[in-house]
Amino acid sequence: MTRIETLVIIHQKPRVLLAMKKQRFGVGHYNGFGGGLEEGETLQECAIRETREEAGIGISELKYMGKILFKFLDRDEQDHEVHFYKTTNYEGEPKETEEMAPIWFEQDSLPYNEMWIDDKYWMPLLLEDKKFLGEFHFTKDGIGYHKLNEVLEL
Ligand code: 6OG
Repeated sequence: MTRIETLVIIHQKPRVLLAMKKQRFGVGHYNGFGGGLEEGETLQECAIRETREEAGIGISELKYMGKILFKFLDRDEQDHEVHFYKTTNYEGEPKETEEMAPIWFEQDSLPYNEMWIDDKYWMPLLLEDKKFLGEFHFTKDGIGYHKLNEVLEL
């Protein structure tokens, strides 16, 4: 079984809004907003709903930036197919919720050592408006295999 998820990065050059994940999958990592696709909703609707739930802000004009399949070879964790979006537009003030604590970072000093180890591969592409497709295999020692290609169309 594959879990379909969204991930939204709010990018207002030169700053990037990330948030510390306080519970569930990815706890202790800074990440964008997002989560699992629910029945009957589109990927964009999921991205918008999750961002409202996690940061209390409304987003619009999302750009679809990429798709990555994550496999966890040494863990009892289903595959995650993550769909990446970015936007510059949001309404309201990002606020801390039960799930996440948002914070702005300069794009040249992102806290990569407190983020998922795959982020340093795809984040630079996303910040440069480049679209991507990829696959990462995690083992207990880190990333065992990865491919990541820039693409013109998704
Ligand atoms: P919930 O399952 O808590 O949402 N996600 C990942 N994000 C990064 N940066 N790297 C990964 O590599 C990820 N795998 C999943 C998708 C989980 C959130 O975490 C993202 C979702 O936004 C393994 O609802």
